[in-house]
Amino acid sequence: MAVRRRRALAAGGFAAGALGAAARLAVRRAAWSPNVAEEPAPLEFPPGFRFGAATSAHQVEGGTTNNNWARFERHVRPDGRPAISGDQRCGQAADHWERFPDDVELMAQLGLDGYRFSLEWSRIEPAEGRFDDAALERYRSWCVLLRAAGIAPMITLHHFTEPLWITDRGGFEDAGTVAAFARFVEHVVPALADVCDWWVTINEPAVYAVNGWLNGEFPPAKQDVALAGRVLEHLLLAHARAYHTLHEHDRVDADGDGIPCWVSLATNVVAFEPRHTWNPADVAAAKVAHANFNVRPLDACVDGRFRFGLPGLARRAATHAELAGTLDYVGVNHYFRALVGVNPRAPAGLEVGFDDVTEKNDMGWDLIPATLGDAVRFAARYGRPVVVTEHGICDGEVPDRRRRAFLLDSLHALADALGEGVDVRGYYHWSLMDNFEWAHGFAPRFGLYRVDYATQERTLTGGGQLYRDIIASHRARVGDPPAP
Ligand code: IFM
Repeated sequence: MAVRRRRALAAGGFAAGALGAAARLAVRRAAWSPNVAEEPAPLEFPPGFRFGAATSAHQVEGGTTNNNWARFERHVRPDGRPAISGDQRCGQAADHWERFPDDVELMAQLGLDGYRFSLEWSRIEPAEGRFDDAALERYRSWCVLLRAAGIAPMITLHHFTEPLWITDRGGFEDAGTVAAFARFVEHVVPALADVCDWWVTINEPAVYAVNGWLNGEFPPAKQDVALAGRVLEHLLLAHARAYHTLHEHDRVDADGDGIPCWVSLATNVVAFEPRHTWNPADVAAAKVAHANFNVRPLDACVDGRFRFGLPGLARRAATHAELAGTLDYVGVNHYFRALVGVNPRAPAGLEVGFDDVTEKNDMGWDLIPATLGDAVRFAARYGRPVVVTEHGICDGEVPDRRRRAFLLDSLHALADALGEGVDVRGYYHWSLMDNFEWAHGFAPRFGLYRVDYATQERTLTGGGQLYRDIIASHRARVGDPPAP
Protein backbone atom coordinates (compact mmCIF):
# COMPACT_ATOMS: atom_id res chain seq x y z
CA MET A 1 0.00 0.00 0.00
CA ALA A 2 1.14 3.51 -0.62
CA VAL A 3 1.57 5.46 2.58
CA ARG A 4 1.14 9.06 1.70
CA ARG A 5 1.76 12.26 3.47
CA ARG A 6 -0.71 14.98 4.19
CA ARG A 7 0.13 18.65 3.79
CA ALA A 8 3.15 20.18 5.45
CA LEU A 9 2.83 19.80 9.20
CA ALA A 10 2.48 22.74 11.50
CA ALA A 11 5.76 23.10 13.38
CA GLY A 12 5.36 22.38 17.07
CA GLY A 13 8.81 23.48 18.34
CA PHE A 14 8.33 23.51 22.10
CA ALA A 15 11.16 23.94 24.60
CA ALA A 16 9.26 27.03 25.72
CA GLY A 17 11.13 29.63 23.81
CA ALA A 18 13.16 27.47 21.44
CA LEU A 19 11.13 28.94 18.60
CA GLY A 20 10.66 32.60 17.94
CA ALA A 21 7.34 34.25 18.68
CA ALA A 22 6.46 34.42 15.00
CA ALA A 23 6.89 30.69 14.59
CA ARG A 24 4.77 29.99 17.64
CA LEU A 25 2.00 32.17 16.30
CA ALA A 26 2.25 30.30 13.02
CA VAL A 27 1.61 27.08 14.92
CA ARG A 28 -1.68 28.40 16.17
CA ARG A 29 -2.78 29.85 12.86
CA ALA A 30 -1.79 26.79 10.87
CA ALA A 31 -3.82 24.56 13.14
CA TRP A 32 -3.63 21.00 11.92
CA SER A 33 -6.68 19.57 10.26
CA PRO A 34 -7.20 15.95 9.30
CA ASN A 35 -9.24 16.93 6.24
CA VAL A 36 -6.51 18.18 3.96
CA ALA A 37 -5.61 16.70 0.60
CA GLU A 38 -2.94 14.04 0.47
CA GLU A 39 0.38 14.50 -1.29
CA PRO A 40 2.67 11.64 -2.22
CA ALA A 41 5.73 11.15 -0.04
CA PRO A 42 7.55 8.09 1.21
CA LEU A 43 7.30 7.03 4.84
CA GLU A 44 10.65 5.45 5.65
CA PHE A 45 12.02 3.85 8.77
CA PRO A 46 15.39 2.11 9.05
CA PRO A 47 15.93 -1.65 9.28
CA GLY A 48 15.52 -2.88 12.85
CA PHE A 49 13.09 -0.09 13.79
CA ARG A 50 10.52 -1.58 16.17
CA PHE A 51 6.83 -0.92 15.74
CA GLY A 52 4.95 -1.74 18.90
CA ALA A 53 1.92 -1.06 21.03
CA ALA A 54 1.62 -0.41 24.74
CA THR A 55 -0.76 -0.97 27.64
CA SER A 56 -0.57 -0.95 31.43
CA ALA A 57 -1.81 -3.56 33.86
CA HIS A 58 -4.56 -1.71 35.71
CA GLN A 59 -5.91 -0.19 32.51
CA VAL A 60 -6.51 -3.46 30.70
CA GLU A 61 -6.09 -6.56 32.86
CA GLY A 62 -9.24 -6.43 34.97
CA GLY A 63 -9.51 -7.67 38.55
CA THR A 64 -6.79 -5.40 39.95
CA THR A 65 -8.58 -4.61 43.18
CA ASN A 66 -5.71 -4.41 45.67
CA ASN A 67 -4.13 -1.14 44.57
CA ASN A 68 -4.31 2.62 45.06
CA TRP A 69 -6.56 3.12 42.01
CA ALA A 70 -9.13 0.55 43.10
CA ARG A 71 -9.43 2.40 46.41
CA PHE A 72 -9.54 5.76 44.63
CA GLU A 73 -12.65 4.64 42.75
CA ARG A 74 -14.58 5.12 45.97
CA HIS A 75 -13.12 8.55 46.68
CA VAL A 76 -15.35 11.62 46.47
CA ARG A 77 -13.72 14.94 45.60
CA PRO A 78 -14.22 17.99 47.85
CA ASP A 79 -16.77 19.44 45.40
CA GLY A 80 -18.83 16.22 45.54
CA ARG A 81 -17.69 14.79 42.21
CA PRO A 82 -16.65 11.14 42.13
CA ALA A 83 -12.93 10.53 41.67
CA ILE A 84 -13.56 8.68 38.40
CA SER A 85 -15.75 10.37 35.81
CA GLY A 86 -19.31 9.04 35.99
CA ASP A 87 -18.38 7.11 39.16
CA GLN A 88 -17.13 4.27 36.95
CA ARG A 89 -15.32 1.20 38.23
CA CYS A 90 -12.37 -0.38 36.45
CA GLY A 91 -13.79 -3.86 37.09
CA GLN A 92 -12.83 -6.35 34.39
CA ALA A 93 -11.44 -3.60 32.15
CA ALA A 94 -10.50 -5.30 28.85
CA ASP A 95 -10.03 -8.67 30.58
CA HIS A 96 -6.47 -8.86 29.25
CA TRP A 97 -5.45 -11.04 32.23
CA GLU A 98 -7.62 -13.87 30.91
CA ARG A 99 -7.48 -13.09 27.21
CA PHE A 100 -3.76 -12.56 26.80
CA PRO A 101 -3.18 -15.43 24.29
CA ASP A 102 -5.98 -14.13 22.07
CA ASP A 103 -4.60 -10.61 22.36
CA VAL A 104 -1.18 -11.83 21.23
CA GLU A 105 -2.92 -13.13 18.12
CA LEU A 106 -4.33 -9.64 17.56
CA MET A 107 -0.85 -8.15 17.97
CA ALA A 108 0.51 -10.62 15.42
CA GLN A 109 -2.22 -9.60 12.99
CA LEU A 110 -0.94 -6.03 13.24
CA GLY A 111 2.60 -7.26 12.57
CA LEU A 112 3.94 -5.77 15.80
CA ASP A 113 7.63 -6.15 16.66
CA GLY A 114 7.14 -5.21 20.30
CA TYR A 115 4.58 -5.08 23.06
CA ARG A 116 5.00 -2.93 26.15
CA PHE A 117 3.02 -3.94 29.23
CA SER A 118 3.40 -3.40 32.97
CA LEU A 119 3.65 -5.69 35.95
CA GLU A 120 0.92 -5.19 38.52
CA TRP A 121 2.89 -4.92 41.78
CA SER A 122 -0.25 -5.55 43.83
CA ARG A 123 -0.72 -8.96 42.20
CA ILE A 124 2.88 -10.06 42.65
CA GLU A 125 3.37 -8.71 46.19
CA PRO A 126 -0.17 -8.39 47.60
CA ALA A 127 1.16 -7.96 51.14
CA GLU A 128 4.58 -6.75 52.20
CA GLY A 129 7.13 -9.50 51.63
CA ARG A 130 4.49 -12.05 50.55
CA PHE A 131 5.02 -12.84 46.89
CA ASP A 132 2.51 -14.57 44.64
CA ASP A 133 4.81 -16.43 42.31
CA ALA A 134 1.90 -17.74 40.24
CA ALA A 135 1.20 -14.15 39.20
CA LEU A 136 4.84 -13.60 38.38
CA GLU A 137 4.89 -16.86 36.44
CA ARG A 138 1.93 -15.66 34.42
CA TYR A 139 3.83 -12.55 33.34
CA ARG A 140 6.77 -14.76 32.44
CA SER A 141 4.49 -16.97 30.33
CA TRP A 142 3.29 -13.83 28.55
CA CYS A 143 6.87 -13.02 27.55
CA VAL A 144 7.33 -16.56 26.27
CA LEU A 145 4.10 -16.34 24.24
CA LEU A 146 5.07 -12.98 22.80
CA ARG A 147 8.51 -14.15 21.80
CA ALA A 148 7.06 -17.24 20.14
CA ALA A 149 4.91 -14.87 18.05
CA GLY A 150 7.97 -12.81 17.05
CA ILE A 151 7.02 -9.93 19.36
CA ALA A 152 9.62 -8.59 21.77
CA PRO A 153 8.30 -7.90 25.27
CA MET A 154 9.04 -4.55 26.89
CA ILE A 155 8.22 -4.59 30.59
CA THR A 156 7.28 -1.58 32.70
CA LEU A 157 7.92 -2.10 36.40
CA HIS A 158 5.71 0.72 37.71
CA HIS A 159 2.82 2.26 35.81
CA PHE A 160 0.79 4.48 38.19
CA THR A 161 -0.31 1.68 40.56
CA GLU A 162 0.99 0.25 43.78
CA PRO A 163 -0.39 -2.20 46.34
CA LEU A 164 -2.53 -0.89 49.17
CA TRP A 165 0.12 -1.74 51.76
CA ILE A 166 2.32 0.80 49.97
CA THR A 167 -0.52 3.34 49.79
CA ASP A 168 -1.13 2.92 53.51
CA ARG A 169 2.44 3.91 54.28
CA GLY A 170 2.16 7.08 52.16
CA GLY A 171 3.11 5.75 48.74
CA PHE A 172 6.05 7.56 47.20
CA GLU A 173 5.77 10.39 49.71
CA ASP A 174 7.60 7.99 52.01
CA ALA A 175 11.30 7.40 51.33
CA GLY A 176 10.80 3.81 52.54
CA THR A 177 8.75 3.11 49.41
CA VAL A 178 11.93 3.44 47.34
CA ALA A 179 13.43 0.52 49.26
CA ALA A 180 10.17 -1.45 49.10
CA PHE A 181 10.03 -1.00 45.33
CA ALA A 182 13.68 -2.03 45.07
CA ARG A 183 12.89 -5.28 46.91
CA PHE A 184 9.98 -5.91 44.55
CA VAL A 185 12.25 -5.36 41.55
CA GLU A 186 14.91 -7.66 43.02
CA HIS A 187 12.26 -10.35 43.28
CA VAL A 188 10.80 -10.04 39.78
CA VAL A 189 13.82 -9.37 37.59
CA PRO A 190 15.58 -12.74 38.03
CA ALA A 191 12.34 -14.46 36.95
CA LEU A 192 12.07 -12.42 33.74
CA ALA A 193 15.60 -11.52 32.77
CA ASP A 194 16.08 -14.32 30.24
CA VAL A 195 12.88 -13.49 28.35
CA CYS A 196 12.97 -9.69 28.26
CA ASP A 197 15.65 -7.19 27.17
CA TRP A 198 13.84 -3.84 26.94
CA TRP A 199 12.71 -2.37 30.25
CA VAL A 200 10.90 0.71 31.50
CA THR A 201 11.42 1.32 35.21
CA ILE A 202 8.84 4.00 36.03
CA ASN A 203 6.15 5.30 33.73
CA GLU A 204 5.86 9.10 33.60
CA PRO A 205 7.25 10.03 37.02
CA ALA A 206 6.45 13.72 36.53
CA VAL A 207 2.84 12.97 35.54
CA TYR A 208 2.42 10.73 38.55
CA ALA A 209 3.80 13.40 40.91
CA VAL A 210 1.91 16.31 39.32
CA ASN A 211 -1.43 14.55 38.94
CA GLY A 212 -1.32 12.96 42.39
CA TRP A 213 0.15 15.80 44.43
CA LEU A 214 -0.37 19.01 42.47
CA ASN A 215 -3.58 19.04 40.48
CA GLY A 216 -5.25 16.26 42.46
CA GLU A 217 -6.49 14.29 39.46
CA PHE A 218 -4.80 11.02 40.55
CA PRO A 219 -4.66 9.43 43.99
CA PRO A 220 -3.98 10.61 46.63
CA ALA A 221 -5.56 13.78 45.15
CA LYS A 222 -3.40 16.23 47.08
CA GLN A 223 -2.42 19.74 46.08
CA ASP A 224 0.93 20.36 47.67
CA VAL A 225 3.86 21.58 45.57
CA ALA A 226 6.54 20.56 48.05
CA LEU A 227 5.14 17.04 48.32
CA ALA A 228 5.00 16.77 44.53
CA GLY A 229 8.72 17.54 44.42
CA ARG A 230 9.45 14.95 47.08
CA VAL A 231 7.42 12.28 45.29
CA LEU A 232 9.21 13.02 42.01
CA GLU A 233 12.59 12.69 43.71
CA HIS A 234 11.59 9.36 45.28
CA LEU A 235 10.31 8.04 41.96
CA LEU A 236 13.62 8.90 40.30
CA LEU A 237 15.50 7.18 43.11
CA ALA A 238 13.27 4.13 42.61
CA HIS A 239 14.17 4.28 38.92
CA ALA A 240 17.87 4.33 39.83
CA ARG A 241 17.55 1.31 42.12
CA ALA A 242 15.66 -0.61 39.44
CA TYR A 243 18.21 0.39 36.79
CA HIS A 244 21.08 -1.09 38.79
CA THR A 245 19.14 -4.24 39.74
CA LEU A 246 18.24 -4.84 36.11
CA HIS A 247 21.83 -4.55 34.97
CA GLU A 248 22.98 -6.80 37.78
CA HIS A 249 20.57 -9.62 36.90
CA ASP A 250 19.68 -9.32 33.23
CA ARG A 251 22.70 -10.70 31.42
CA VAL A 252 20.83 -12.87 28.94
CA ASP A 253 20.46 -11.42 25.47
CA ALA A 254 16.97 -12.74 24.74
CA ASP A 255 16.69 -11.34 21.21
CA GLY A 256 20.30 -11.87 20.12
CA ASP A 257 21.03 -8.24 19.23
CA GLY A 258 24.05 -8.08 21.52
CA ILE A 259 22.24 -6.05 24.20
CA PRO A 260 20.93 -8.15 27.11
CA CYS A 261 19.42 -5.30 29.05
CA TRP A 262 18.25 -1.90 27.89
CA VAL A 263 16.69 0.36 30.49
CA SER A 264 15.00 3.75 30.71
CA LEU A 265 12.10 5.41 32.35
CA ALA A 266 9.22 6.56 30.14
CA THR A 267 9.06 10.30 30.46
CA ASN A 268 6.04 12.23 29.25
CA VAL A 269 7.36 15.06 27.08
CA VAL A 270 4.83 17.88 26.78
CA ALA A 271 5.32 20.60 24.17
CA PHE A 272 4.84 23.61 26.44
CA GLU A 273 4.21 26.99 24.83
CA PRO A 274 3.30 30.31 26.49
CA ARG A 275 -0.44 31.01 26.47
CA HIS A 276 0.29 34.54 25.22
CA THR A 277 3.64 34.97 23.55
CA TRP A 278 3.43 38.74 24.16
CA ASN A 279 3.14 38.23 27.93
CA PRO A 280 6.58 37.80 29.59
CA ALA A 281 4.91 36.17 32.61
CA ASP A 282 3.41 33.45 30.40
CA VAL A 283 6.74 32.97 28.63
CA ALA A 284 8.44 32.54 32.02
CA ALA A 285 5.69 30.17 33.20
CA ALA A 286 6.14 27.97 30.12
CA LYS A 287 9.87 27.83 30.81
CA VAL A 288 9.25 26.77 34.41
CA ALA A 289 6.87 24.04 33.26
CA HIS A 290 9.30 22.81 30.61
CA ALA A 291 12.24 22.80 33.04
CA ASN A 292 10.50 20.92 35.84
CA PHE A 293 8.44 18.52 33.78
CA ASN A 294 10.59 17.74 30.72
CA VAL A 295 14.19 18.68 31.42
CA ARG A 296 15.13 18.19 35.05
CA PRO A 297 13.97 14.57 35.52
CA LEU A 298 16.09 13.53 32.53
CA ASP A 299 19.01 15.73 33.61
CA ALA A 300 18.94 13.97 36.98
CA CYS A 301 19.20 10.56 35.31
CA VAL A 302 22.26 11.75 33.41
CA ASP A 303 24.24 13.71 36.00
CA GLY A 304 22.60 12.63 39.28
CA ARG A 305 21.56 16.19 40.21
CA PHE A 306 17.89 16.30 41.14
CA ARG A 307 16.31 19.75 40.91
CA PHE A 308 12.71 20.82 41.26
CA GLY A 309 11.61 24.40 41.77
CA LEU A 310 8.67 26.71 41.39
CA PRO A 311 9.61 30.33 42.08
CA GLY A 312 8.45 31.41 45.54
CA LEU A 313 6.67 28.10 46.20
CA ALA A 314 9.04 25.16 46.43
CA ARG A 315 12.61 24.22 45.77
CA ARG A 316 14.41 20.90 46.09
CA ALA A 317 17.94 20.13 45.04
CA ALA A 318 20.09 17.13 45.86
CA THR A 319 22.79 15.07 44.24
CA HIS A 320 22.34 11.31 44.12
CA ALA A 321 25.32 9.46 42.71
CA GLU A 322 23.21 6.35 42.05
CA LEU A 323 20.99 8.31 39.63
CA ALA A 324 23.81 9.38 37.34
CA GLY A 325 24.07 7.45 34.08
CA THR A 326 20.82 5.53 34.45
CA LEU A 327 19.44 5.94 30.93
CA ASP A 328 20.44 3.41 28.27
CA TYR A 329 17.92 5.04 25.98
CA VAL A 330 15.35 7.80 26.47
CA GLY A 331 11.77 6.53 26.60
CA VAL A 332 9.44 9.26 25.37
CA ASN A 333 5.70 9.32 25.87
CA HIS A 334 4.26 12.17 23.86
CA TYR A 335 0.69 13.31 23.37
CA PHE A 336 0.25 17.07 23.05
CA ARG A 337 1.25 20.69 22.89
CA ALA A 338 -0.05 22.69 25.87
CA LEU A 339 -0.28 26.40 26.56
CA VAL A 340 1.00 27.67 29.89
CA GLY A 341 -0.09 30.82 31.67
CA VAL A 342 0.20 32.37 35.09
CA ASN A 343 -2.56 31.72 37.60
CA PRO A 344 -1.80 32.83 41.16
CA ARG A 345 -4.74 30.77 42.46
CA ALA A 346 -3.44 27.48 41.03
CA PRO A 347 -1.31 25.34 43.39
CA ALA A 348 1.80 25.73 41.24
CA GLY A 349 1.05 29.35 40.29
CA LEU A 350 0.56 28.40 36.67
CA GLU A 351 -2.07 26.70 34.60
CA VAL A 352 -1.82 24.52 31.56
CA GLY A 353 -4.50 24.41 28.87
CA PHE A 354 -5.24 24.25 25.18
CA ASP A 355 -6.18 26.74 22.47
CA ASP A 356 -9.58 27.06 20.83
CA VAL A 357 -8.55 26.53 17.21
CA THR A 358 -6.47 23.36 16.99
CA GLU A 359 -8.15 20.02 16.22
CA LYS A 360 -8.72 18.10 19.46
CA ASN A 361 -8.89 14.51 20.59
CA ASP A 362 -11.85 13.34 22.68
CA MET A 363 -10.18 14.58 25.87
CA GLY A 364 -9.72 18.07 24.43
CA TRP A 365 -5.97 17.72 23.88
CA ASP A 366 -4.48 19.67 20.96
CA LEU A 367 -3.53 17.43 18.04
CA ILE A 368 -0.37 18.69 16.39
CA PRO A 369 1.47 15.82 14.70
CA ALA A 370 4.72 17.76 14.30
CA THR A 371 5.33 17.84 18.05
CA LEU A 372 6.21 14.14 18.01
CA GLY A 373 9.25 15.02 15.90
CA ASP A 374 10.11 17.82 18.32
CA ALA A 375 9.72 15.50 21.30
CA VAL A 376 12.29 13.01 19.95
CA ARG A 377 14.63 15.83 18.93
CA PHE A 378 14.46 17.11 22.49
CA ALA A 379 15.10 13.64 23.94
CA ALA A 380 18.03 13.08 21.58
CA ARG A 381 19.85 15.97 23.25
CA TYR A 382 20.69 13.52 26.03
CA GLY A 383 23.00 11.65 23.69
CA ARG A 384 21.19 8.32 23.97
CA PRO A 385 18.99 6.49 21.46
CA VAL A 386 15.31 7.35 21.77
CA VAL A 387 12.28 5.06 21.86
CA VAL A 388 8.76 6.45 21.60
CA THR A 389 7.31 4.40 24.42
CA GLU A 390 3.80 5.90 23.99
CA HIS A 391 1.96 8.09 21.52
CA GLY A 392 -1.65 8.05 20.45
CA ILE A 393 -5.05 9.66 20.35
CA CYS A 394 -8.46 8.96 21.83
CA ASP A 395 -11.00 9.02 19.04
CA GLY A 396 -14.37 7.44 19.70
CA GLU A 397 -15.85 8.26 16.31
CA VAL A 398 -16.61 5.43 13.92
CA PRO A 399 -14.83 5.52 11.54
CA ASP A 400 -11.94 6.98 13.51
CA ARG A 401 -11.02 9.71 11.03
CA ARG A 402 -8.76 11.65 13.41
CA ARG A 403 -6.83 8.57 14.60
CA ARG A 404 -5.89 7.64 11.04
CA ALA A 405 -4.83 11.13 10.07
CA PHE A 406 -3.04 11.89 13.33
CA LEU A 407 -1.16 8.59 13.27
CA LEU A 408 -0.07 9.03 9.67
CA ASP A 409 1.07 12.62 10.05
CA SER A 410 2.76 11.92 13.38
CA LEU A 411 4.71 9.03 11.87
CA HIS A 412 5.79 11.33 9.07
CA ALA A 413 7.01 13.82 11.67
CA LEU A 414 8.92 10.98 13.34
CA ALA A 415 10.38 9.80 10.04
CA ASP A 416 11.47 13.38 9.30
CA ALA A 417 13.36 13.46 12.59
CA LEU A 418 14.97 10.11 11.75
CA GLY A 419 15.89 11.51 8.35
CA GLU A 420 17.73 14.35 10.11
CA GLY A 421 19.79 11.77 11.99
CA VAL A 422 17.83 11.54 15.26
CA ASP A 423 18.47 8.01 16.56
CA VAL A 424 14.96 6.66 17.24
CA ARG A 425 14.79 2.88 17.66
CA GLY A 426 11.08 2.26 17.98
CA TYR A 427 7.53 3.57 18.18
CA TYR A 428 4.96 2.07 20.58
CA HIS A 429 1.43 3.18 19.93
CA TRP A 430 -0.84 3.87 22.89
CA SER A 431 -2.79 1.76 23.02
CA LEU A 432 -3.18 -1.78 21.73
CA MET A 433 -6.81 -1.73 22.78
CA ASP A 434 -9.28 0.60 24.47
CA ASN A 435 -8.71 0.79 28.19
CA PHE A 436 -9.48 2.43 31.49
CA GLU A 437 -8.19 6.00 31.15
CA TRP A 438 -7.64 6.65 34.86
CA ALA A 439 -9.86 9.43 36.24
CA HIS A 440 -11.65 9.64 32.88
CA GLY A 441 -12.86 6.05 33.01
CA PHE A 442 -13.67 4.13 29.85
CA ALA A 443 -14.97 6.96 27.65
CA PRO A 444 -11.67 7.88 25.92
CA ARG A 445 -10.98 5.34 23.17
CA PHE A 446 -7.23 5.07 22.62
CA GLY A 447 -7.21 1.57 21.14
CA LEU A 448 -5.95 0.30 17.83
CA TYR A 449 -8.61 -2.27 18.66
CA ARG A 450 -11.96 -1.03 19.87
CA VAL A 451 -13.29 -2.97 22.86
CA ASP A 452 -16.96 -3.69 23.43
CA TYR A 453 -16.86 -3.92 27.22
CA ALA A 454 -20.14 -5.85 27.38
CA THR A 455 -18.85 -8.72 25.24
CA GLN A 456 -15.07 -8.09 25.32
CA GLU A 457 -15.14 -8.27 21.55
CA ARG A 458 -12.20 -6.50 19.91
CA THR A 459 -12.61 -4.75 16.52
CA LEU A 460 -9.73 -3.34 14.51
CA THR A 461 -10.15 0.42 14.08
CA GLY A 462 -9.31 2.41 10.96
CA GLY A 463 -6.18 3.62 12.76
CA GLY A 464 -5.31 0.01 13.50
CA GLN A 465 -5.68 -0.92 9.83
CA LEU A 466 -3.46 1.97 8.83
CA TYR A 467 -0.82 1.02 11.41
CA ARG A 468 -0.89 -2.59 10.17
CA ASP A 469 -0.41 -1.38 6.58
CA ILE A 470 2.43 0.95 7.54
CA ILE A 471 4.22 -1.89 9.32
CA ALA A 472 3.67 -4.22 6.35
CA SER A 473 4.95 -1.66 3.87
CA HIS A 474 8.04 -1.07 6.07
CA ARG A 475 8.69 -4.84 6.10
CA ALA A 476 8.27 -5.09 2.36
CA ARG A 477 10.80 -2.29 1.92
CA VAL A 478 13.50 -3.34 4.37
CA GLY A 479 12.68 -7.04 4.86
CA ASP A 480 13.05 -6.89 8.65
CA PRO A 481 12.90 -10.22 10.46
CA PRO A 482 10.75 -10.27 13.62
CA ALA A 483 12.45 -8.66 16.62
CA PRO A 484 13.04 -11.41 19.28
O1 IFM B 1 -3.41 6.15 29.48
C1 IFM B 1 -2.28 6.93 29.71
C2 IFM B 1 -1.11 6.07 30.14
O2 IFM B 1 -1.40 5.32 31.27
C3 IFM B 1 0.09 6.95 30.46
N1 IFM B 1 0.36 7.84 29.37
C4 IFM B 1 -0.73 8.60 28.83
C5 IFM B 1 -1.88 7.69 28.47
C6 IFM B 1 -3.04 8.50 27.89
O3 IFM B 1 -3.47 9.44 28.82
